Amino acid sequence: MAKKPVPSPAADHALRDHQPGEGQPAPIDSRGDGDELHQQVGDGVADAAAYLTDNFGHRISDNQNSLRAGARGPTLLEDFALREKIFHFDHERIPERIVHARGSGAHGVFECTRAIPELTKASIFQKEGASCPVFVRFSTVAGGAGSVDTPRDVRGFAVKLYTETGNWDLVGNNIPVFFIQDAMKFPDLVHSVKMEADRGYPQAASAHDTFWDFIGLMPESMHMIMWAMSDRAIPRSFRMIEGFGVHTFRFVNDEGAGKFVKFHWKPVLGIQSTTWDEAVKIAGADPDFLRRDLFEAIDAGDFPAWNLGVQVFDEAFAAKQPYDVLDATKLIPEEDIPVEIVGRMTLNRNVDNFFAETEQAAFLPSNIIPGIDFSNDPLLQGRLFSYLDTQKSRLGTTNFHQIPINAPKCPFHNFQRDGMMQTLVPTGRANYEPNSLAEAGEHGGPRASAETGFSTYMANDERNDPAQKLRIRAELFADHFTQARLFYLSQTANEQAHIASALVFELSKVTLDHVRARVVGQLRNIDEDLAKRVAAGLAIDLPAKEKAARAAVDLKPSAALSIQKNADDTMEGRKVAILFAEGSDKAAIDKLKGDIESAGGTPFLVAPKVGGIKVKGGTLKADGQLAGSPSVLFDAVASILTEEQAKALSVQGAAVQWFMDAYGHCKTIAHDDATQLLLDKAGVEKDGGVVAIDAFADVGTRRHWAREAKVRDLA
Ligand code: HDE
Repeated sequence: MAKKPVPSPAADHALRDHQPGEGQPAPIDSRGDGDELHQQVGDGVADAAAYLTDNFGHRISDNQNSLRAGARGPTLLEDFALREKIFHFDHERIPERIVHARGSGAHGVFECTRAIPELTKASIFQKEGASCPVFVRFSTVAGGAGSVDTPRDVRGFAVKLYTETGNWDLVGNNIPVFFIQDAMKFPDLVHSVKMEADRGYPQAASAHDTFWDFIGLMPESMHMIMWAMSDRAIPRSFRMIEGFGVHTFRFVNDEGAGKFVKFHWKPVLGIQSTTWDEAVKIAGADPDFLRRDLFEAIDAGDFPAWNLGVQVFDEAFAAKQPYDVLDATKLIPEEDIPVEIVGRMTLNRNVDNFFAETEQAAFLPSNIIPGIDFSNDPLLQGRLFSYLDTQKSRLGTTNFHQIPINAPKCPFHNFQRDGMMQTLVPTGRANYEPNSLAEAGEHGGPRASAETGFSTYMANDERNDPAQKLRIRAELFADHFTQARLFYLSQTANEQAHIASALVFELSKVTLDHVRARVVGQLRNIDEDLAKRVAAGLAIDLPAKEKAARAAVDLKPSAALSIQKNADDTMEGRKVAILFAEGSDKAAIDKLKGDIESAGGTPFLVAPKVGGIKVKGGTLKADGQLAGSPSVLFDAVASILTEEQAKALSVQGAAVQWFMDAYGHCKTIAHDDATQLLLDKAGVEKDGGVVAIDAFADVGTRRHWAREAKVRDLA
């Protein structure tokens, strides 16, 4: 007869640990409110949450030991608890996104701040104050899911608005234009920028041969390249990026009248970027820099917000422009069509579970609501297929819409049935339409409605002959350089130097001479001076100008395209490090902390040791250790030390580097007299941004770009 199994001490202990009221995680409720089956389970089993069970509700007796034939014998196949646990674990990962694999998400709310029924019948824009929940996912494009947050890259800015008339997914980027004009080229673009096919590197970087080979051969990418080489591609925070719908969409009102529209998200905290040297160092110091920044800000109640702006224009305006509004490599200057603010989005809740929400979020540009419609932008048209298709291979089933993060928050019903992982339990026989079954009610179940259903806008485009089926691009798509030039010439001198230097950096990593030369030859079509600077930075002869289908036309520079021209001096949402050590003056530290907080910033105490340091006036804990909190992680730094400590720190690389980098990255350095010794060692010279502690509040966290020429050679 089999012996009664004796629970091992470990199992016994494990069970004890799972008694009610001892911090047991909440039971998993994947079925949402009001689900009958779930209710039954919950109601019928007392203290259900207290017991560890398998996925079918069987209680587990031992979560430490697998079932074996004898204490030293082989493991038995019949151990269903072990097999289920390992089976589930084996399949925990799902394919990462083909592009935009690395991302961070948050929940929030969108509120209409200006009703625009004259422009659109979209439910969310009918009444000032109307609101709906949103989910946003920010991302990089090129790297894998585990890559760093701060490479030079475009940032994805994907918003899912759960409106009462269905989900509206505005799947945009932080740059208003794109690399290519036609969906046909997307796989080529992505193959070229991802890790090279034979060697499997570089990860999350565009600075390599295949990318620049493709770019040099694709002049339509030149406008986007100007943006991607600008500081926009190295943002300081997701909270400080702009978002763009990129494509031209349409608004349609109740009378069926349509206008074109471009969507803009404008960050309330302003746009801010890092410097390249800083971004590279952050990648080492904190690979999760942007993810952490977003999570911590929301956790602390500093909810990031964006105003939603629209540029609305009609066919007559579109027909007069020297570019085609259907071309995603072009923008509409704000000086020509102003951005009108119609709403505000606030992110106010972190996800509870990264996988369930952020990872499983499936955005579909095809998700639009009545009142909004697509344009014939050939890039957008291709996206309408791609995203639905990709969800099937990522999430494995056509029922991905039932995952809570993807499900609409308004009712949805149709006759689609079955499929893998079906979680809904439809009742009755009527699963087709038309039907005349009594159970389906008077109307036979859900029915299409010509009045309230989505109806496609009847565009009358005189510049198009729908009877012709052509593989061709519209005429104005051939101008690849006018807006690239407009962008470059709209930047400050310092921003232009950043673009030229970024090009030199990237092309220095290119090993094929002809690829480098071709890209510089393309730059000559944008601006001769830029091409010369890049050629000089690479130490190559100025190559021949590449052939251009159309030469650039000079447009009036647009200040809205520059970050620095629009920077304001707010300390809101910025992080300031205060370095202290044993003996530092607590009163001075407290005063500075208070000043930072009252200006909307976040102080962060840094010391050689974290646990608790004796200072003048008490004991102080640090938020971060000096070596683990390099100055690249902050917007500005301050230092309150004793002479003795300054001397001790002056031989510590981490301390000297702290000031050297803060200075090199053009940040404000507020310091006391004792710190001067360290500043001298770090080569920090006095200027408008290197100030006494008392002056910090006046100078704030703005960058001191005039200093940059002193600290590095820019191209
Ligand atoms: Fe995407 N893109 N894309 N894209 N894209 C994806 O969809 C694609 C394009 C953008 O946080 C994929 O669910 C094609 C432009 C964002 O989950 C995939 C084309 C813009 C995200 C896909 C484009 C974007 C994606 C990969 C050319 C800016 C991340 C996983 C026709 C307006 C969304 C997925 C998230 C993701 C295809 C061009 C933005 C493969 C074919 C232009 C923000 O379906």
